Amino acid sequence: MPAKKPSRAAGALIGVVMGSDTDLPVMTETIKMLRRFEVPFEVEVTSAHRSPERTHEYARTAACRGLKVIIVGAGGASHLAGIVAAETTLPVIAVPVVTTPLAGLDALYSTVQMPTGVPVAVMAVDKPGAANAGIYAAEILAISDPDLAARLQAYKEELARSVAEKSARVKQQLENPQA
Ligand code: RP5
Repeated sequence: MPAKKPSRAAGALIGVVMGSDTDLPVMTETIKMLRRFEVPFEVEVTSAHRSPERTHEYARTAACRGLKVIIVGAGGASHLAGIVAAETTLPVIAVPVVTTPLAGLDALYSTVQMPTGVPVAVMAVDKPGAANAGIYAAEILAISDPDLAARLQAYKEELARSVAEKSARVKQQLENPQA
């Protein structure tokens, strides 16, 4: 039976691609951010090594399907983001996923040192990087979307408030060590 072609999500602006379904627990952090900022996205599993044709098809058709940014999560010998970037002029953001005993360093190194001419924006390893990939993609779209920029600004203010609350909690704990 021929392999299923990548599916099309109408209205999606961001493509979230992962090398395997085992990357989903990490890439869920990206999805949470995109949902939070109300950015329409589509999700695809495709592998640079196990399904090269599917990967090429996805990358080649991404821009004409209306995507603006592609986020790629993969682990191990992680060539997926680079392969996608080779086939599109859309910005590609990579998330190195921890899946092997090398704990993400393998995926980081496979992704970060791209040759001149084929850039990939590489985030931090694993869940923090996945969350930041969603924010970063939203920031790219927000350049031409003031409502989205306002949602991002509100998020920054929330972050700052949470730090002030943490500071207050730490001071309280130190003042009342028994409480
Ligand atoms: C990579 O290999 C995937 O992105 C995943 O992180 C890793 C392991 O894949 P599975 O063997 O769990 O499918 O290509």
